Amino acid sequence: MTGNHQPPLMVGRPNTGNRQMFDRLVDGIFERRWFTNNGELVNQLEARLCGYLGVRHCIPVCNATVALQIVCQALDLGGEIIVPAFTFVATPHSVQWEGHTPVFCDIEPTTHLMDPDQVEALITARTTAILGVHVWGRACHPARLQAIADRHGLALYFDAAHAFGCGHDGKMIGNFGRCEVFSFHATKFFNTFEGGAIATNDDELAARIRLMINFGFSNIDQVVHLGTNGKMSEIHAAMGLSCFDSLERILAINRGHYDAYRSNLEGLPGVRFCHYDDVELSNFQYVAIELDPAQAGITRDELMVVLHEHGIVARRYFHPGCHRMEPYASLRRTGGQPLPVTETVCRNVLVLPTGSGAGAEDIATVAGLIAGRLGRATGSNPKPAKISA
Ligand code: T4K
Repeated sequence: MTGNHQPPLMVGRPNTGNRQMFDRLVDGIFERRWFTNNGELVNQLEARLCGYLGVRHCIPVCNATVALQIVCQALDLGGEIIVPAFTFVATPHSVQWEGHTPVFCDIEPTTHLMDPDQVEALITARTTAILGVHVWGRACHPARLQAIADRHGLALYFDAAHAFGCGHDGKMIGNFGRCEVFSFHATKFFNTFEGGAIATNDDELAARIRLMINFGFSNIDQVVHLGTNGKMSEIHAAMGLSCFDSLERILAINRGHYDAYRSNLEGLPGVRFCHYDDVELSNFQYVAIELDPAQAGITRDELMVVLHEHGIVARRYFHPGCHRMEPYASLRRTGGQPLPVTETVCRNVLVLPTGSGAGAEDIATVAGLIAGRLGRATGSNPKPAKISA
């Protein structure tokens, strides 16, 4: 466990890369006096992103939320856009902010992904797009959603905020739909403090997005398109470049933590892991468990309080579900459908701390605490934590 003078062990502790390299890159920014607006480091970052993902364009931006708003404009969307209710609220906000209607879809119980059959049932004459979310880094049925989109003449794009470094069907996430939006927020597998990127293989769409993130300027004093400020700055790109070479190391740490949690907790009464066994390539950035209170003898919220009391900040993402947040709760935007799976999952999911900010002994402590608490609740014999400091 981290000592008394350290901040508590929490979900979302940022991963860090090569600090010396970051300092060197920041020195260069000051020497060049070029701080933002398509700078050298942003261009270097885009080249590395494209190479890593095998995608034609991966445009660095200020954050994923603004990027999703920009994509709404760039794809000329309107009317209704189908989104999952089980996602971070930025997903529907990006649609609502643009004056369109997010229509909430239910999810599958085991993957927590938007259910393609239900997507099709929600399509109306006003629907213009499907916005899939790769929750926990698992690809959100790209082929099935693409077939539905093609059948109904809709745009398909993805919120890939969780999915940098994940792969599906022989390709990296970033290559599906019209475009995909990554978040490089501090809490993500790969981070630039704040930031994100829009990946696409569509040259024409990429050109439009490049105009739109820079106020619509086509050259020094000519504005040819509606635009906003969606640019990434040089210091953010420096952070990204200094993290790039650490991706394999961070992945190995995440994988180790995930395996340790699983070997200590799986099989305890009422605990179900969101596993990645059938995922081609995962960043293992999220350790999400579901707790069935009837079997576990304790609710998710009670367990979270126990952990918080021990300085362990587990999070109940995405409680209570976007459809229960404002403005959606007041607007009752569920497409008229009940969302029973979303309701259950929002009640039972707990995300546990992981990442390079935590050591193996931290994970052993968290797992031991959960196993002990669940064992007490059910009278069963908890497995001892297998990882020692
Ligand atoms: N789509 C999806 C599916 C997303 O998950 C997100 C973001 C987006 C879109 C939008 O992407 P961006 O526009 O942000 O690029 C956090 C993040 O702020 C948010 O980016 C992320 N998803 C979401 C899942 O988590 P909160 O409200 O939980 O943030 P907060 O301040 O409570 O911090 C989360 C945890 O991380 C805490 O335990 C503290 C810890 N933390 C956080 C920061 C910033 C640190 O230890 N150090 C830090 O520097 O939303």
